[in-house]
Amino acid sequence: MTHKAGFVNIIGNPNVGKSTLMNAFVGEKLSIITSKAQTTRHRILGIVNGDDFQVILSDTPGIIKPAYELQSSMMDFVKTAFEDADILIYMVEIGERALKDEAFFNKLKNTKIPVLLLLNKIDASEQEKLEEQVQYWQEQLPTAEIHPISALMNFNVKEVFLRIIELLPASHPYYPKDQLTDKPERFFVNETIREKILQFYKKEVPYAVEIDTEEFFEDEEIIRMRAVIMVERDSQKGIIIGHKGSALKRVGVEARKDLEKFFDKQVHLELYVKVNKNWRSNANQLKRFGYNK
Ligand code: GDP
Ligand code: K
Ligand code: MG
Repeated sequence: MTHKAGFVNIIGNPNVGKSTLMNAFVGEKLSIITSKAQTTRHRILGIVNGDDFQVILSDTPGIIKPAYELQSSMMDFVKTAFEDADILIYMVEIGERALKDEAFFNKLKNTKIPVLLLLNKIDASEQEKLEEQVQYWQEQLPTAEIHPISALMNFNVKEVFLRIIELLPASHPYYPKDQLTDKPERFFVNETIREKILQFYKKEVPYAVEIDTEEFFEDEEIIRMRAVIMVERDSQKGIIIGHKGSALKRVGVEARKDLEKFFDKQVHLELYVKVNKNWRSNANQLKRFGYNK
C-alpha cells in the first residue's frame, strides 16, 4: 500500500467558509488535531490521518485585504501559499466575482500545483445561479477543477476530500501519526502561553523563554494542564513572576481564556517558572521543544 501525504493550502477571501470547510473535513475523518504552532514550513491548522494518507491542511485567514492594501499583502501570502502547497484550494462563495488582480490570477492559472476551486455556499443559491457561476469560474480559471460545495451542509465535502487524497503525492507522513493525539495539543498550549508572554513582557524576556507543557490531562468536565516556563537566568524568573506573582497570574488567566475557547472546555492551567541555564544549547531539549535545527 503506497502511502500518500501532502500539504493542502486553502486560500480565499475572508468569510467564504474556509474554516467551516476545515471543520467539515474533520467531521469526516478518523483523527484531526488543530494547532496554531508555527513550524518552519507551515502554520498547521489541521492534520487528517488515514491508514495510508496524511493530509496537512493550512488555512490562511484574513489574507485578502481591502483594495488599497491588496497588492502587497496578498502577493506575500500568495507567494508562500504557492511555494508550500502540493494542492491549492481556492475557495469562493456563490455570487463572488474574480478579483481584478492579474498577478494573482496569472499565478493561479499558471501554477503546476493542482488547483481545486471550491464554489461554496451553494445551499444558499438557486440552480440557475449555480450553473451561471460554474461557467463564470470556468472562464476565469480554466485550469482549475471546479467543485460546487456547501461546507456548512456538508454537501460534496467528502467527494472533495477523496479527490484531495487522489491528488496527493506518494510520500511518507510528515508528522508522526501515532503522536498526533496529544503532541499538537501541547504545542498549542505552549504557543498560547508564549503568545501571552510576548504580549506582556519587554522584548528580551520573551526570547529567553521556552514553554513546555508537561501535563495535559483531559477528563469529561475539564482539561488539566501544567506547563513550565523555562528561563535562562534568575533575574528573568523574577520578571516573569512579577510582584507577588501578579505578572505570572496574568499570563495564566489570559492563556486559560484562549485555551478554553480553543478546546471548548473548562481548563485548569498551572504555570511555574524554572531556571534552566542551558536550554538554548542543549540539543535534546531543543528537539523536545520542536526545533529541527
Ligand atoms: P472563513 O473566514 O473563510 O474561514 O469563513 P468561515 O468558515 O468563518 O465562514 C464564514 C461564514 O459563512 C459563517 O457564518 C459560516 O457559517 C458561513 N458559511 C460557511 N460555509 C457555508 C455554506 O456552505 N453555506 C452557508 N449558507 N453559509 C456558510
Ligand atoms: K471568518
Ligand atoms: Mg477562517
